[in-house]
Amino acid sequence: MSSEGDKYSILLPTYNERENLPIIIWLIDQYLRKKDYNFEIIIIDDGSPDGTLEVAKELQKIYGEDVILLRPREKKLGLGTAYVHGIKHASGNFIIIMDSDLSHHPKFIPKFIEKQKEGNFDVISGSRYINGGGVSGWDFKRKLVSRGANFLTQLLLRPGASDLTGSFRLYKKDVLEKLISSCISKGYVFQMEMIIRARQFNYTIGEVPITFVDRVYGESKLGGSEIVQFAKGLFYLFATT
Ligand SMILES: Nc1nc2c(ncn2[C@@H]2O[C@H](COP(=O)(O)OP(=O)(O)O)[C@@H](O)[C@H]2O)c(=O)[nH]1
Ligand SMILES: [Mg+2]
Repeated sequence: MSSEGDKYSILLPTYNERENLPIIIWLIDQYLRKKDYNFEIIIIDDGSPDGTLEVAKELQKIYGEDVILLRPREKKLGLGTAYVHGIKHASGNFIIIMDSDLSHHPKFIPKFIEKQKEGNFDVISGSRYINGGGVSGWDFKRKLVSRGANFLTQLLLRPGASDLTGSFRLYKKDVLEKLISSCISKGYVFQMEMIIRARQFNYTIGEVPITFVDRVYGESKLGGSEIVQFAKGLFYLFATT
């Protein structure tokens, strides 16, 4: 199924992902070109000390400057602002956000696109917590934190989506811009606030089951302070929405 006139801008924020980047780009290209989708990949590297940007430049030579856009920043400024920065340079009418550490498999992107078309949804959220989804490679603590965060949020905010802390999603571009400008939180809680605001504005949300695989190369950036920030953000939203 081709999607006439539609273009998908995929935002890939990177921080120390030199081993992962070539593989994810190859997979995205495989899965999207096969379906004739019009797409671009925007890499937002935050001055990774491991040389991710140099790898990205090599990939740009291979795939072309129309397929891979480089929009680096000087230093590590966080994920939330990386998306804002990326969107400014996006030429698609749809934006896909995903991690670049291979936890989010590009094979799910065509499923997001098909689901979006099915109901003309404003947002498609990849979900680990509906039938057919799941996580692999996480230890008990990480599972508990994710499940706990989702459970608490479901209980307090009734968001109408099953995976609130995930970050594999597709948005209509204007919807994403509106959501980002109305979100106040930074860090992991940002993904949750986006869904809560989407419901607040009566945007429609579709879900696609995904399996999340823990990163093989490199290190995660989730720490204790993120958990505290999440709890604060959750209670703020509970009190104000
Ligand atoms: N540009 C940019 N990317 C980041 C930053 N922090 C994390 N990332 C990227 O965001 C994605 C998710 O980060 P990750 O550490 O895997 O988080 P986790 O999956 O929750 O453990 C990965 O693609 C990282 O490379 C940042 O400050 N700036
Ligand atoms: Mg990760």
